Amino acid sequence: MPSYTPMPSDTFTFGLWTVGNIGRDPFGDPVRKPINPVEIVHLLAEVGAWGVNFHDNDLVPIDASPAERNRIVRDFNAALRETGLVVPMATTNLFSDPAFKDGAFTSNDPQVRAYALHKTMHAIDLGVECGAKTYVFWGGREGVETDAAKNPVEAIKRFREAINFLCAYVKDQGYALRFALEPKPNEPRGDIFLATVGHALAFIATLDSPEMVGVNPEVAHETMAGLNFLHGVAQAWDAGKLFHIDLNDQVVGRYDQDFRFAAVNLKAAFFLVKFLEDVGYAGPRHFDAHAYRTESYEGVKAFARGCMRSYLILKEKARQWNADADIQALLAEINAGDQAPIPYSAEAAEVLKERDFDRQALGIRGMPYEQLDQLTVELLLGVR
Ligand code: GCO
Ligand code: MN
Ligand code: MN
Repeated sequence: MPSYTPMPSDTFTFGLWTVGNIGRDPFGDPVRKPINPVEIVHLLAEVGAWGVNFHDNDLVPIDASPAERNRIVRDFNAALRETGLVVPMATTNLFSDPAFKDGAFTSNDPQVRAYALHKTMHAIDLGVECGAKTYVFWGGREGVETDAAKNPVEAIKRFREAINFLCAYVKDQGYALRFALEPKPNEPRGDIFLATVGHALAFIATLDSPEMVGVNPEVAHETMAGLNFLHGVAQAWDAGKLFHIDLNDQVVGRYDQDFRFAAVNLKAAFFLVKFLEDVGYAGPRHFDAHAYRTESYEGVKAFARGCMRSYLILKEKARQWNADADIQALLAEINAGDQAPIPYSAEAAEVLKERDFDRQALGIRGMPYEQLDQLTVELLLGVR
């Protein structure tokens, strides 16, 4: 029986803001005492994570002096060296400060837009200094409560100008850094621009340096939009744009819950893990999730261990699914026949137009998806 012990090769990461979350919500005050970045690094090392990610201000307070900043970064990097943890991803907090109440890159105030670029360039420098290879853009405040406030075409143009500016900055600095856009449909804004993976992929194609920019899909965000997360991830993968992924869980139709990975939609989590493992996704597996507000730091550790353990269990289940003779026999039956696409030629088109089809026979053929799904459920329930 596998031990389900996380290894560095599993590329499991958490944000400083995830296990460091103190349990504040719109209705309630914090329930856990803050722990500092060095303590968080040690907590993550204890539970077996490979890496830690951060927003600029998770690490360095927004009003820290340059001397304080350097001391904090020195201590943090020392903790990384001591524990062996790495920083694969960094990002900017462009949502907490009141300056960003109407967005950052899409704010109607040009001073705020300029400040957002200034803050992001400093945050990129910080991320690179700590080793980050991917830089995430989650536009939490890039949106509206009323469409009277902003012209959405203008907002997308501003977003594009900002990403183009920052891509050029990264190139100029010679940083080996790629960008990943993280879509979300709403919360904290009434509506957020670039709402889904599909919106983000279409936007990337319009950038000056599209090759530098991919997506960071999050389970909760596509689920909030009522979408099939796996399909968004698959399309990003197909486009060569799956640069990063935020794993957590979410009940459809609720607030942004950020639950422990696989805590809600077990079958969806299974097919997601199976997909990432089958295609050989090599990026970080980042748990952007929070422990329940009811927990002490012992509960936070149980939460973090649970995310990783569930991933590893589902990975083992995926291996079993791929090796299951009954499942494979059904798949062979489903995918029988010549699967090669018909390459276009004028002749091939003529031949196809002339071909006789037995439409009724095509309609009569049953697909054994009920059996296949039931076998999947039984495998997940542990009776196979
Ligand atoms: C959220 C988002 C954030 C981002 C983070 C890093 O809904 O709050 O998922 O947690 O992932 O800001 O980009
Ligand atoms: Mn989220
Ligand atoms: Mn996220």
